Amino acid sequence: MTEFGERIAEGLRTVYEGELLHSEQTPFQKLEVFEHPHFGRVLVLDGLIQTTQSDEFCYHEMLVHPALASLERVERVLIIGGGDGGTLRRVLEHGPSEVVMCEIDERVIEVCREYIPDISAGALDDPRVQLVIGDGAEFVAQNEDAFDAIVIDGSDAVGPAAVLFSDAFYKSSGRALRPEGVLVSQSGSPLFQLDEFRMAFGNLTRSFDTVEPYVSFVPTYPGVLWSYMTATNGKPVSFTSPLVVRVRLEQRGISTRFYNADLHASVFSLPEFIREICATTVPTSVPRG
Ligand code: SPD
Repeated sequence: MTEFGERIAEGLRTVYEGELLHSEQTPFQKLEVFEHPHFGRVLVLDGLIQTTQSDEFCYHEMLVHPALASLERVERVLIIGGGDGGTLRRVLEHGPSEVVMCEIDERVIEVCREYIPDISAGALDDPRVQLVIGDGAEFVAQNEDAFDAIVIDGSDAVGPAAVLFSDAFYKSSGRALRPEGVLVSQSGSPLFQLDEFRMAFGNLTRSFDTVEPYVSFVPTYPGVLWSYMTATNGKPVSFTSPLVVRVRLEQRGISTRFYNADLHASVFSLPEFIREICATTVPTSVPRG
């Protein structure tokens, strides 16, 4: 057994024990896959847990479904990051005609295909999918009025993913979206990654008319309570009623293990301390790392 885990805060570390199945240094990051007795296969990038076989649904469903269920029709979607394919799989469930997935590190896709194929469940080979290996921020900047949804599935705001929290990136994402389009991003732990949360909220607020944070649970992420943000220049995502969400999920043939129509309405009702963070966030444009 090998120990792995994350340093979460001063005096706080998570420690897992598992078998190391794969380890390499890619041009962008250290990439490891472990086999854990409870969580199954675990993808770790630069020492940060990205996803596990047993709780990936908690994260991927809650990243994708609220935003996409708010759209009457989903035609073209852009995913930034998401090399394991779990986000892609949930996006495809909404019936888009085309999905572009822009992942900077090709090795993440290749290693996940080999070691954790059940997370993507064939999505990476779907004919509607165009895989682009490259810098997500550069790719977004080359597109205008092109997507109904942009889903940002990056790592923490350090290393190659730091730019995905920047003012410039959100501004070009706004231009790449169609007028009724929606952006959604993971935005870190509201308990342990306050800088990250504030940076996402502040910078999104500078670029979009409506920014709605929401929280849910991911057992293997620091603090378990995890945040996401939707941003639109049209109707807020939370305005879609549970009834409409229920009908859309049925029409699209989507079955879930975490997300449901009632959660859609409730996740946007934030705990008081998160409302307070939002109310006191000054827009900023400086990413770490
Ligand atoms: N602390 C790690 C946050 C990672 C968020 N993205 C994970 C990618 C899984 N598809």
